[in-house]
Amino acid sequence: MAAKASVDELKILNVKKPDSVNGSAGANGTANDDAAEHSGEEPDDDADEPGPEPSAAKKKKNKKRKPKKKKVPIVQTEPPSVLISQLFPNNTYPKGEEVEYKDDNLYRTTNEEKRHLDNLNSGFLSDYRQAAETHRQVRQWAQKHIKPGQTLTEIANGIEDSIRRLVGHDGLSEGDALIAGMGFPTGLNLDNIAAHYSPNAGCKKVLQQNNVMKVDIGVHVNGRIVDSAFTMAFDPMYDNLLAAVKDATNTGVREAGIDVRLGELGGYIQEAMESYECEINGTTYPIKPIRSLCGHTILPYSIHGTKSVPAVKTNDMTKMEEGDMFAIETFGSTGNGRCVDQGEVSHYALRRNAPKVDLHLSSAKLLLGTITQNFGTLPFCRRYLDRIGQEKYLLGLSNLVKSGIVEDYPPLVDKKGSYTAQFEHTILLRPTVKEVISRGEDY
Ligand SMILES: [Co+2]
Repeated sequence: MAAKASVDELKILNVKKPDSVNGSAGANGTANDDAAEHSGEEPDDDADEPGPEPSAAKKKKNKKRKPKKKKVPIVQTEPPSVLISQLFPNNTYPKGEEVEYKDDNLYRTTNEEKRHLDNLNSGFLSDYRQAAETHRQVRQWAQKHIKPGQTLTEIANGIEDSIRRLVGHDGLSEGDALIAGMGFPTGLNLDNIAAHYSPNAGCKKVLQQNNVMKVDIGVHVNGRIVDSAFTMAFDPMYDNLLAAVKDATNTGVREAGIDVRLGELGGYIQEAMESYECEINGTTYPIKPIRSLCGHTILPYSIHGTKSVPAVKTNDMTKMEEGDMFAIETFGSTGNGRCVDQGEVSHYALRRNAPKVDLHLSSAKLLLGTITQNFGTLPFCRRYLDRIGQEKYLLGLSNLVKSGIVEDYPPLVDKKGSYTAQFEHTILLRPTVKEVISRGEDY
């Protein structure tokens, strides 16, 4: 889910190009090394260790196998319905892609103190990894099954129902969606709509062969939100647009690290994105980064933290720090590279520091209770209110927005006739390594 650049950020946006280009365009997603390791029915704790001598290992394995009854491997269904905790028992969720820090921070990989710190964090890491594996399994099913002719409503429901099944929380009883489930509403953003569109009740939109659709999915487990997005197009005419944005996001992921300055990181992203152009219906367009949309830190139960990652070079000197969780997301466009609020709102969230306001409207008071109990500060959409049985809530909702208690997130749209694409990963700046938690074989 995209963070909007603040007015201050827009002021300091500086178009000046970086004087040196760091890195190449080739660092596309490496497959998750752990996927194969964990795909079997027998999680083996020793798999990661460099190793006891072969004979000892063998003995141990044999011993381990004997008492086990022949077990039918548990595999995921289509559509996904098997609990991720059943596929990976005892918190053996696959790790994301682990990347060593560079230069001055390379020592972290082996440093005792940093390894100790890293071990202390195992609890929340397993929540993150469970959310990430849920994300991968559901999105890969979605990539296979989403086809032109489907309505956006059926696509969104298919994704969201799958996520809720895989984490084992349907979110229908009070407080259940706070344990695990949707981290934010599924964004299904077509063409010049870059972000924050999700179908509301009655939406009749049907996916077309010539659409470019950004699919932005959030999964959370115990408030640990994995925020990751990809773009689908069915016409190869858009291939370069998608390649530009994938490259830009992977560049951001690659250059991110402890002590990296956010304004500089934006420069690397910009450089990668602007090295592409795309011919659409006979016209060649330069690919522009959308500068009004940013990556962001992620806090527990809060999708937008305090730091933001620009898509262009700025003079923001803020540093990435140990322990930060970042959503690295970039948007590319054949249009202006700037978005405006446009269209009917679907996304909302309770503000983290909501003012204490005396609400006079009783429907607003009641709705605030419902939102707090069901979503806390997690973003939600109108469909999520519908499915828990809320009716005629629009007046109350707009009252909460006007009171500054709830924030609305209108769709963000580039100029008419333009096309936009997005890729996004969640990364953890662990004390020892950078973990690209949402990395998969797909992107
Ligand atoms: Co995001």
